[in-house]
Amino acid sequence: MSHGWGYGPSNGPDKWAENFPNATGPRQSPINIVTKEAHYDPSLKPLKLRYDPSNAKGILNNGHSFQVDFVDDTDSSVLTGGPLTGTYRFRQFHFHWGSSDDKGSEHYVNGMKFPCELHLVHWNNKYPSFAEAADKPDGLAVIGVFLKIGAANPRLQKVLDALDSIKSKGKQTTFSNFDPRTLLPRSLDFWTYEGSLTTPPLLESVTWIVLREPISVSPAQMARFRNLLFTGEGEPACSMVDNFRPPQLLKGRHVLASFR
Ligand code: 1SD
Ligand code: ZN
Repeated sequence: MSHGWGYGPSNGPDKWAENFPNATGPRQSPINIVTKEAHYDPSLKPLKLRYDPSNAKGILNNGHSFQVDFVDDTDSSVLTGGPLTGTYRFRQFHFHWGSSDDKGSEHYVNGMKFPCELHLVHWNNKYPSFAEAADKPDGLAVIGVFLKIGAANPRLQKVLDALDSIKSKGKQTTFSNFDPRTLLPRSLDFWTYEGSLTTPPLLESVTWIVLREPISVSPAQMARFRNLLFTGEGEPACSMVDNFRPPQLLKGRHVLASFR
């Protein structure tokens, strides 16, 4: 892996273990969720999300995806409930997507892929910072939301309209007054399991909460994601597509469901 990790043949998921030994660890993500193997757990609580739209701060092309960052110095945007103990502060959301509509999600459901997957990243406020939480077994909670092709989703539009100004790696701009709750589907039914970051360093610190109900995205909206570049200004352009890791081994883990 000569020029850092990525999603290409020479630095993609198959090569990550060379530099990031966590890649072959016991609780790696994503996974294929086999719905008939998931156990309904009546002790799971409803998810509680409270986001303050004024915490939205900026949008950045990080060379692997783009992320919308939020101010996280107080408990004003938090996730509680579900499988979680304590309070998790919201930090950022980002997406993973394919070069065509038949792939792009990181998690699968019964072997089925979606064209795109949204991740909302939160960190446990029992730790002093995101950085300190990121390598603890109970440090992070990420909500995963599938996008499926359908009607244009007006709730995505503000995000998609910002992408033109962050086309290349390293570009960023302000992004304010946005409620990530508006991106979630009607039902908050979820599957949950203990996993990892899906990008290097693949830290095994994530309680995954994957929503059952997808949100919609139109083909034209998917095209806006694919207009981004992995590459920086002045480099030969390489489209930002197929920025997903394939499913990893379950290694004895159990997936719980919040619903029957
Ligand atoms: O890919 C993201 C990565 O960009 C970063 O946000 C990290 C958390 O700091 O999380 C991974 S992921 O596991 O949410 N895909
Ligand atoms: Zn992600």
